[in-house]
Amino acid sequence: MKVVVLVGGVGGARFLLGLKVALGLPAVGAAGTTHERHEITAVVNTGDDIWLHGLRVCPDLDTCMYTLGGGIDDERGWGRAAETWEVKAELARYGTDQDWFGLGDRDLATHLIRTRMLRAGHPLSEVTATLCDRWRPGVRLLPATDDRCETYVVVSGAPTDSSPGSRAMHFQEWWIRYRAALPATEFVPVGVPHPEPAPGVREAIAEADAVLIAPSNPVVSIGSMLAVPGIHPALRDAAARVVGLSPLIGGRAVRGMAEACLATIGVPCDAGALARHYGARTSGGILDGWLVHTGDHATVPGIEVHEVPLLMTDPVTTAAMARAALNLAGLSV
Ligand code: FO1
Repeated sequence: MKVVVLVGGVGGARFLLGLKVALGLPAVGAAGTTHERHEITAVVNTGDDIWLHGLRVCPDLDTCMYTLGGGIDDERGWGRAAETWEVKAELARYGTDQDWFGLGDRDLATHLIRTRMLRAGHPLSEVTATLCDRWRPGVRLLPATDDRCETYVVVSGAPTDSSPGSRAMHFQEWWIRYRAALPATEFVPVGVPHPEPAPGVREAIAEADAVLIAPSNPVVSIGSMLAVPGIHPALRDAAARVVGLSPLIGGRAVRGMAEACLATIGVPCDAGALARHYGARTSGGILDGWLVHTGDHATVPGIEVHEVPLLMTDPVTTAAMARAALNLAGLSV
């Protein structure tokens, strides 16, 4: 069975843990046998990627790789377990202006390897495969695109000492330094004018038996991937059913500051409104099915909506929602 999942950061990585369990694979690490009956391909958001201190940092790819490979810090949900911050502290002592970013010493090795390979001309998809040779996440991690296409946030407001006034900043700065508290008027992709889906992305979607949209940030994770030309059409034309899982429970975002992101694009923080935003495949959107949390009733023309518990408290609970999504996609697991 070939399952393709569009994922972002922490929420997406946790969903992948449950999907592996639902398919009889170990949550962490790769299955022992090489003949496993199932193949999971995660198409991962690269809009959060950033150049910092001359190094290329790919937060969502690393969060998925560490989470599925057993290296993640469970409490933060990002970065490495048993991390230290000596280099970060030294950089601050030099007075660098990027000390708002949590650059861990162990994490730094990943950025060094990635940057060296990129500088040698290897595309991000090849770099990711090489890093996964070590981490063995048990799923194929594909960047949405090998091209630079970073999410920038346009913030408004008069400049004050705590707010920069109206300007564009990298998503990571808005998210981490300003905790998404600055009113954002727009999210814009910055980088290559016409980014291409990474090699294998379109083929994986075309050959999938099921395509899932993980409960990730619908704007800066899923939305950023849908903005890569070629990905939305690939979903629209997929032979498989496309099923999404709501990241909104009871009108609130479970993780992160997705509510601020939805407000910026004018989508109500509601599971039904989000499904309408993604759209039914029968009317040019991407969804055939949509899982909402028990009690969050939603009826969306053209989309089959099921209610299941969607709080990802642990891999077993997450496996149940992944199983429900696969069933709604027409697969029995
Ligand atoms: N998130 C934070 O809230 N603070 C940080 O300092 C931070 C550093 C960081 C470093 C590496 C990495 O892979 C992720 C990191 N994140 C941090 C998480 C990251 O900003 C978000 O998870 C994604 O960009 C949004 O999904």
